[in-house]
Amino acid sequence: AAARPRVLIVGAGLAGLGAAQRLLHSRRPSFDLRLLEASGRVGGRIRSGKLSGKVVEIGAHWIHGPSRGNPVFRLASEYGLLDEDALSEENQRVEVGGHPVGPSVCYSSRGQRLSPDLVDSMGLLFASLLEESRKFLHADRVPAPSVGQYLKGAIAQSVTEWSEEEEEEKRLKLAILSMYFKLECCVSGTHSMDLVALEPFGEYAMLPGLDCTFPNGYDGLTDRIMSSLPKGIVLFGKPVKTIHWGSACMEESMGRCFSVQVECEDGEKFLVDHVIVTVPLGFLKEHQETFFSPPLPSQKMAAIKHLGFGTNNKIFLEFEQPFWKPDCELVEVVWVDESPLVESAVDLQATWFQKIPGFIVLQPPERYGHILCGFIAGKEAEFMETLSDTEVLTALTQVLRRATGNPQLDPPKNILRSKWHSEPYTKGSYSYVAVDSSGDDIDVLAQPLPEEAHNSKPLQVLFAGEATHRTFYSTTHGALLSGWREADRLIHLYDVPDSPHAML
Ligand code: 6YU
Repeated sequence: AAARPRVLIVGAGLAGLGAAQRLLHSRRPSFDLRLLEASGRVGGRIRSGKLSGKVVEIGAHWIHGPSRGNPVFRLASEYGLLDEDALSEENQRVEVGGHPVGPSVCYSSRGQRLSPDLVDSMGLLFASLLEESRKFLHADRVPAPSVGQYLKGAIAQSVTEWSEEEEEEKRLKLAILSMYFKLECCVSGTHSMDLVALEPFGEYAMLPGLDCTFPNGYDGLTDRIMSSLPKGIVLFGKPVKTIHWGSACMEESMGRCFSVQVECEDGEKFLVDHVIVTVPLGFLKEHQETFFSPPLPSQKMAAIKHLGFGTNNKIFLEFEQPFWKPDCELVEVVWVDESPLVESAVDLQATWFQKIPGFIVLQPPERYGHILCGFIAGKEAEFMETLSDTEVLTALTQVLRRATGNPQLDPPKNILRSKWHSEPYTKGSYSYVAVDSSGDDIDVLAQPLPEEAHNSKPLQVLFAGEATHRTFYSTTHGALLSGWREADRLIHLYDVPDSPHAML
């Protein structure tokens, strides 16, 4: 009988699990499959945690664009993981390009509530300029290298039209815009919008549907996929050290030839026909020199170096009593002395918390009690990881006392936060297309090895993971689709009736 093609998947996040599920469901051929996972759990950047018994998301938060075109939405619906509102046709039809926020409150660092009209008008200005910045895809002439520089140029232009206004009001408007820049850094997972390339910015695709969450945790999705796989197929605590590829043949005692040898940190070695690499771009950036032997082709190494991978962290604060109204969905903080048009040196120790644009209120209170989720991106997010829970809690209590103008505000009773930059097998949050890179780099990263189309041992190393999806990078649906894409590549290799590999 023909030997079954032996496949190894590195990483049991959504991309790896999706690829495994697809390969195992293929009728022809039947794959001999295993997954190696460095950590002790499946899900990777999908990770739900508990704060006083309530489910909170340490990693992925929403299904972006939950509608039929989104495979994560389809799978989550099939598994019965979403609530009625999310499943409704009406919810799926909403075209918002991101998720709108309901009632919110915006405080200034001087302890005042800012006028919602003023905040909304700056929000609209920022959103329209951001929309403009998506229009340069494939343009002959691009006005600036980065989204940040483009936005700042357009804002400087707007300011000239505010000339009738009081200086104080102008300063406040710029401070509000500064808060929106920080929010956008969280969305893009970058330290600064100056690092995000302008020309390819419009290539990121948005699906219809009002973003929704998983009432019982995002990790219900990866747990369900996991339970559909044969028992024992994932080996946990098995970090891969080096992937040896490109040799014509590596013999196994039974007399079969394999083209790839996967070596683990603990010394164990696996001989396989194909390996699907789903490790995060952050991990690749740090280890690409030693992770592949021979090293990757120079174009691929350049793509790994130039594509962006930043940090976006979450800080959950649980309060005994809310200081916000029951229906409030967002608490924003504007630091009045800031302006996106003025570059100032950052003293991380003294001001890291000023990078937090605001806190989402976990709704409804009947489910969550009184929990805020702060977002923070970039170097300040990485600095925050070096502090203790107490230091973070103390700093944020001071921020909220100052913003609300209530020096007696009770500190939160509990804190839980992510530390994605310190995670050795992630090294950040998600990818973005950085200045000096483009969507072509994403495609280069996704290209399997060896490159020669007619190699007698094709598809030795395949690449999946969110950073390999050209239009849905940085999302769970991008990750899932990338896993399916690489599984299909292998299925197709063996499915061609006159293919020599079908005889393997
Ligand atoms: C989404 C959202 N979301 C917030 C935060 C984070 C992310 N995302 P994995 O890392 O999961 O798996 C790899 C595995 O490999 C892992 O288990 C490792 O342990 C293992 N591994 C590594 N090295 C190994 C080795 N050597 N050996 C063996 N194993 C090894 N996505 O759809 N909605 O709300 C958010 C958010 C804080 C951190 C998110 C969100 C991103 C997703 O979580 C992420 O893409 C996937 O889970 C990745 O799956 P994977 O399998 O590829 O890797 C224009 C424009 C703008 C563009 N951006 C706008 C988009 C907005 C993105 N939004 C994000 C927002 C939040 C809040």
